[in-house]
Amino acid sequence: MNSIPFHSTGSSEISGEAMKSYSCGNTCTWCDGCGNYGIWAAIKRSLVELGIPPHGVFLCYDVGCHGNMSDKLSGYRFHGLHGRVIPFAAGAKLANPRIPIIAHGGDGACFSEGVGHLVHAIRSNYTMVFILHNNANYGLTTGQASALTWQGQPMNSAPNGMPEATLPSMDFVFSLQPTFVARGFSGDIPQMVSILKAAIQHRGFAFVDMLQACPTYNTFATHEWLLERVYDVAADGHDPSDFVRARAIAVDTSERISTGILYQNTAVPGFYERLKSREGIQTFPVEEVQKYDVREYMQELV
Ligand SMILES: Cc1ncc(C[n+]2csc(CCOP(=O)(O)OP(=O)(O)O)c2C)c(N)n1
Repeated sequence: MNSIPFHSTGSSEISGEAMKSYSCGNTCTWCDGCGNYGIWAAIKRSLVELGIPPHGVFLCYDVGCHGNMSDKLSGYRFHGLHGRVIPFAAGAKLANPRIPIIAHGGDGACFSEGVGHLVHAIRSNYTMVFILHNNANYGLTTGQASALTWQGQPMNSAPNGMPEATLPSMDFVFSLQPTFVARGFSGDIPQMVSILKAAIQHRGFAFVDMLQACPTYNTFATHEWLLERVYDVAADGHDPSDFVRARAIAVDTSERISTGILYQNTAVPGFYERLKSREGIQTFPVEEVQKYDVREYMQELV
């Protein structure tokens, strides 16, 4: 039995015990000043504020510095490889649609090997939160240029400057008709909490671009650089149902960088809800699979 006080609360009265239940006790190995610390705190807090205990969430991670969160945050967890976190998380959600799923990926793996998975997750509208840990480089491989590194920027893997064009990630995401797009900043925990709570409650694929400081390898979009440019779209009176405006403010980062919930469409059902074969069925695949005795099949493997 879980005796920890888990219930939906206002942000001012969350239980310290509930927060602690998400801690694993493992030492953090991220660099000092890494944006992952703030994102880690915001995820814990958003889950606690929604009244979700560690046994009520599935956390999926990709390869990368952010992926090391898999042994620092309690919950059901999976640590995957090289941009493949989205299909794994989508499969888990289809098997058990009751449990919220938060999948994490870096800009390196997500916008290279994993980019095809991102495309199909958006068009399928799989219900899950996808947090893009966007530090504009491959942190784990010590400053390798990613598709989101600024063109011309000298990096450890491209000392003369990255020759390729930077992938216009937000324009790309909006071109796929997403149902939820938000942008957070690792230096603003309260805003990340409000974004994540809305993303967890969204029915469909919630793409959350977290601009993340990487003080060791990203010397261009630093914490201070971001801090000077970010603004909250809610305070600016932005209407998140306005697709055209949302796309415009997401893409134009020339002077200011919009953060908050940029776009949300609640009218499109998630993938599972559109499956004719599941209509009227009260059970979920995970329960149906439990009814099969697989011992006979296992004999073939021994
Ligand atoms: C071109 C390329 N493909 C695959 C890899 C394998 N690989 C090692 S670490 C990593 C991901 C790390 O970068 P990112 O996804 O941005 O996460 P971060 O470490 O910054 O959190 C990948 C894909 C690689 N280093 N380079």
